[in-house]
Amino acid sequence: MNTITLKTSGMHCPSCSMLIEMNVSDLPGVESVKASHAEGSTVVTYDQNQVDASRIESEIRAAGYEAETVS
Ligand SMILES: [Cu+2]
Repeated sequence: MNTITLKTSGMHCPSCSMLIEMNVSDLPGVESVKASHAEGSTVVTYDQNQVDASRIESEIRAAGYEAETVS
């Protein structure tokens, strides 16, 4: 398991963070997702054999937000 933090911009309310959590958690290999609109960040724990950071970033972008892995 690997955990990353993504700087996520464009979230303006709790529904935005909930949408990101729902979409990212649908990806195979994603164990947990915590998005915070207040902090503008998303923390994702995943199985690196099934999914990677760039796939997670593109899923967040597809939902209409900007995402960049920071750690
Ligand atoms: Cu919102």
